Amino acid sequence: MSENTYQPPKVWEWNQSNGGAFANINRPISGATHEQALPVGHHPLQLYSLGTPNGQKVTIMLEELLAAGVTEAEYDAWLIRIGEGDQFSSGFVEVNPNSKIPALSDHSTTPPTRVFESGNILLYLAEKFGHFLPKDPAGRTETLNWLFWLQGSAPFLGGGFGHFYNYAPVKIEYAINRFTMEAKRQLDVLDKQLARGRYVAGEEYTIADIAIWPWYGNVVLGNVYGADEFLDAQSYKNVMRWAQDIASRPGVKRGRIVNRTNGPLNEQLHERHDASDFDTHTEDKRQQS
Ligand SMILES: N[C@@H](CCC(=O)N[C@@H](CS)C(=O)NCC(=O)O)C(=O)O
Repeated sequence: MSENTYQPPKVWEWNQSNGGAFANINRPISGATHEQALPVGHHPLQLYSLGTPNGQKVTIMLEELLAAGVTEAEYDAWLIRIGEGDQFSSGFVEVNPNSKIPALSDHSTTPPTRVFESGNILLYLAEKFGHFLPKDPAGRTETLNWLFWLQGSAPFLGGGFGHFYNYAPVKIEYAINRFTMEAKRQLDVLDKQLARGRYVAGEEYTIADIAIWPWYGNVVLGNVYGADEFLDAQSYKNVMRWAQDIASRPGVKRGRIVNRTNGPLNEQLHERHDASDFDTHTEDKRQQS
């Protein structure tokens, strides 16, 4: 292990030039940095997001609801470029005081209902439209067990493992070992659970799958961090089977490209205001016209 000479001072001070990824947007204080209202489109549901795993949870949910015939789930998805600080506009902070995507505003109520925290947005939409959350108490509880598991676990995978393996400006063996251990333990938990049924909470596709796939599904499929080989993803056979199964769903194929700003241009739909946008407004088409 490499030698470390850093000694924490008595009182921590904010050093804006620590140089790491996200250093330009991370601050030790909350609240708005500038006055800017959010745009509002024609549909009752207004989503302010970015196509990261947390953002994908909600766009997949909305596309799955639409695929299930819930026409009231039509939505406008606006792009929040977190690298440029859009999450610190006064309008965004009103919808989510925590300044993190995704954030939803439901204009079918007066006043509009704000919904933040991706897990809560999934629960809100599942209850509002009566889909992807079992009605029987046992099935509902098992689904929420895994939804809350994801919300508690993903920060170790993303903010811990993903950050130190992929983004940190220095490769710190201690940090990579610590978070790889935890990421692999979580994959093993999921693998054992998925040995018991087709989906995470049993034989029914639920918001637990919709929450977990963008993180653990994307990781084992090599879609994020390029860490599938490092984590020996193939050894989690049930997770792999489930990840491929979910990836083939039409709602997932659509939802995962909404608000996405990386990857192939035909898999980036920066804003979504109508179902036809998938045919006409992906970045490959927009840049041609
Ligand atoms: N617990 C939150 C986490 C959301 C989150 O971490 N969002 C990230 C992008 S994936 C973000 O907005 N980061 C911007 C920032 O930290 O300023 C949720 O599940 O909604």
